[in-house]
Amino acid sequence: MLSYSSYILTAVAALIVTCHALSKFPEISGLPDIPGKDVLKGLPHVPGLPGSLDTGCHNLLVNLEHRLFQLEAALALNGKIREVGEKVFATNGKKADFASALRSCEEAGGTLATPMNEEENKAIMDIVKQYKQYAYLGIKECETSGQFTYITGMPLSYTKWHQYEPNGKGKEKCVEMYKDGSWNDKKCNLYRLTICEF
Ligand code: MMA
Ligand code: CA
Repeated sequence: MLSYSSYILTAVAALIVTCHALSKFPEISGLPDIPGKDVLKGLPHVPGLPGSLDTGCHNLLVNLEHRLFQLEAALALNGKIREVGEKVFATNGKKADFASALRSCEEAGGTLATPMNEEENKAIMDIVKQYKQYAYLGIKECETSGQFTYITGMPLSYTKWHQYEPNGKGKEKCVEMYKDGSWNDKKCNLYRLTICEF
C-alpha cells in the first residue's frame, strides 16, 4: 500500500503541473465547465505576489474561495443547508426506506446524516423539525454483535437514544431521529426523510 505522504507528494506534484499550466494561461484554463465559471474570468490579479506561477494559482484560489462563500451564504439563507464545522447537512425533501435514502446520499457524493456530537445532532434535528418528518440516520445494527455502529462499521462515539431505546432486540436494525432530536431504533423499510451529509 502506498503511504499517506506519497499520496500528498503526488497531489503536490499534480498541483505544480497544474499551476505551471495556469501560469501560461492565467485565466481559467484547467477548470471544468461548471455553471458560474464565467465569474472567475477576467478578475484583477492580486497585486504584490511574486512569480507568475504563484499569481495564477493564488488568484484562482481567491476567486474560488469567494465564489464558495457566496454559494454557502445563499444556500444557508434559504435554509437549504446546515453547516457544522467541516460538515454540510442537506435534504432532498423526499421520504425513502433506509437503503434508498443511503443510495441517494451516496449518488450525490455524500452519505446519510450521521451525528457525531450534540451540535451536529441539533443541525439534523432542525431539518427534521422544518420538514416535520422523522429521518433515518447513518447508523445500523450490526448483524453479528447486535451493537449499533456507523455505516462504516465503526462503533458509536456519541449517542442520543430516547428513553428506553434501543428496544428492538435485533428486530429494529435502523435508527430514526424524532423531532426532539432523540433516537429510536426502527425497522429499515419505512419511509423517512432523506437527510445527507457532505
Ligand atoms: C414503536 C416503535 C418502536 C419504539 C416504540 C416506542 C410500538 O413500537 O416505533 O421502535 O421503540 O414505538 O414506544
Ligand atoms: Ca425502538
